[in-house]
Amino acid sequence: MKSLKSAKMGFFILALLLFWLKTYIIYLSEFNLGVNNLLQHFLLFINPLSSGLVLLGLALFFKGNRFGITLLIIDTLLTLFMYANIMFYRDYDTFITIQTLMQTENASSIGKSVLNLFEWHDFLYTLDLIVLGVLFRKWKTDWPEVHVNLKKPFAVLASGVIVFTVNLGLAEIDRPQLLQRVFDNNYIVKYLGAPNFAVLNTVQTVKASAKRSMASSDDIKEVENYTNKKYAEPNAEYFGKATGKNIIKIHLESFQSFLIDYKLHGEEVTPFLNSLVHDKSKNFTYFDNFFHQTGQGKTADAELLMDNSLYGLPQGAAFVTKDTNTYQSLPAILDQKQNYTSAVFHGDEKSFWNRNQIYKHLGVDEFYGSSYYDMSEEKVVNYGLKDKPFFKQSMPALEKLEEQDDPFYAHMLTLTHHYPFLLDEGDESIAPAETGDGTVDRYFQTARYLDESLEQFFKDLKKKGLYEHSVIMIYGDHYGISENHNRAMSEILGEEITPLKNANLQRVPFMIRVPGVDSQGINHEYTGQADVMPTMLHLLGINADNYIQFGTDMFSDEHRDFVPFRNGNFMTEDYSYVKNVFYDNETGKAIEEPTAEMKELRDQVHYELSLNDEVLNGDLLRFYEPSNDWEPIDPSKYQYGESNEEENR
Ligand code: GP9
Ligand code: MN
Repeated sequence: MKSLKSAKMGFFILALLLFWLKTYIIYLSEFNLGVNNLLQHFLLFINPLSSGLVLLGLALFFKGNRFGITLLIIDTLLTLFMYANIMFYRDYDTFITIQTLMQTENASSIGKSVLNLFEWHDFLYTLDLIVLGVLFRKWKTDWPEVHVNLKKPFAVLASGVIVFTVNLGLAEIDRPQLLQRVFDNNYIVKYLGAPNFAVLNTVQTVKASAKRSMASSDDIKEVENYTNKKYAEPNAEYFGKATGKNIIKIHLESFQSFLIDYKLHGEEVTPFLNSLVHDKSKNFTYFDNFFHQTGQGKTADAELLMDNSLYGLPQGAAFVTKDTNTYQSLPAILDQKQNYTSAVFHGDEKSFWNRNQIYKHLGVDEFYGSSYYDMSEEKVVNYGLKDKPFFKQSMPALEKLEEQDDPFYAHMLTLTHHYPFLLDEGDESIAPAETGDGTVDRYFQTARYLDESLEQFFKDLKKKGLYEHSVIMIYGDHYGISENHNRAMSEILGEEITPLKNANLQRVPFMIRVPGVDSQGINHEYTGQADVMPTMLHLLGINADNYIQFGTDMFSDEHRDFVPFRNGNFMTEDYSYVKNVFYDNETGKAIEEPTAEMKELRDQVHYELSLNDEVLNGDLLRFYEPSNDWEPIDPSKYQYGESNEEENR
């Protein structure tokens, strides 16, 4: 006790330990951070340490009395910061960000509800400050007024930085590229802590707002010229054939096209999907040269692409970093033109990929997340609800949508077939592959599970009369097996995974059924996710040329056979451009002397991607009016609370 009392260091360490303990208790009791493994729990436990060392450590630069006062002030500010987040989280299920603070409707509504949000136990969060205050009064005279030896404070700051680096390193083991991808605010807090999240959010916001404020209405003209030139006229055979029909869009998580028709141990892995592909009764058109175009935003990028015909960004997820932009999205257009109600279904936290924020800016009417579903332990695996209970439990809400007079646009996001591809024993119905690479081996088992869940969903849709009158669209969002698994994949496919082969493996399925329209069977056109929105608009009888879109109608005769990837690679029917090399698709060999036309297309692809980034970074759609009757999306009209879920359960 003597040393604790006499040394400044003792007071500092006590404050640090109390701050650490308090923050950890707050994490556990106030926030719903979805900790689902031991490493994540360990990170949650240690993450207050680095910010505590650095921020409280600043007080050590002061001598005598002023040391204690500064420490108490910093500790009080940290407590206020945590408490503000607690209050905000109670109302919004997310942490304070600069963006949410700037949305005035948030600020004013939290102002009104502060009293309701207060809970009796909140005063406990000031206990450590009281203890420190009392000790300060007793001990303050013991701290010498002598010159501060700077070695110690600097050593404390340095240890804070080291702890942070170790913390980040461990977090990246659990979620690679955590800082670049920034996919869920909850995750950043879980891994790195609330103060570090606030710093990261501030840096990002300042950078983004500088870019946005430099943009002007002239910038959108250049984009408009480009997309006008690229536009492909609708195919008269299909234009308007889906007008007013319900749309059910099914997202196949991490599903790559090589699974279609693939046989493992002599067995089809996805017999149900295969049966749709080869159905002779002209139900589905299957595009076998359809590619994902996502970047670091993965699922979020796929969603952005398919509903906006915009690519993601070269870094991070636009769903997170551009969540207050103006969008002219498919759900909003369908609502304004044909009174559609849009709904998204997903058995995971609503905050993942910042969906509960960005959806308001995309005009999504209803959002059913984990709070809607029965997520009992046996129904959950890996990230969230298993696909079979997911589809089952979504049916009542779909039926409610069907009962309305107006059509609906429902987006079903599956989840079980997600890295690291985990299944409970009873859910396995095919033996794993035997490459020795667990990820690849299990990939086939979760794909089979997804396939079975789809079959069950189709049965239910038919039983409830939803199938007949609905457009059904099925797509894969992005790869599930990364290049890290090339060895095992070469065993699976019986060939070397060259860079060209890897680019070819970025095919994901796309299939669509329009009731009353004969399908084309298998369509070999080279297409990508950015092409889906203009295709859908034309099927619904809405001219796509009014909108800024980088894709074009897949059924159009004018559709050009090239597919840009987010990383600047691209594929055409005859040749591909992968990691700065042109390849002949047929021979697989590098093209030593690419033609002028090839180089032109490469430049066009890069130009297209750069225009896309200008649209997102400059928030350029705020300067664009698609038509006279267009109403900009008003995010304040959308709330994804639990009351709506309750009603439709
Ligand atoms: C989580 C799910 C997965 O909600 O959408 O996202 P991913 O990791 O595939 O981008
Ligand atoms: Mn995904």
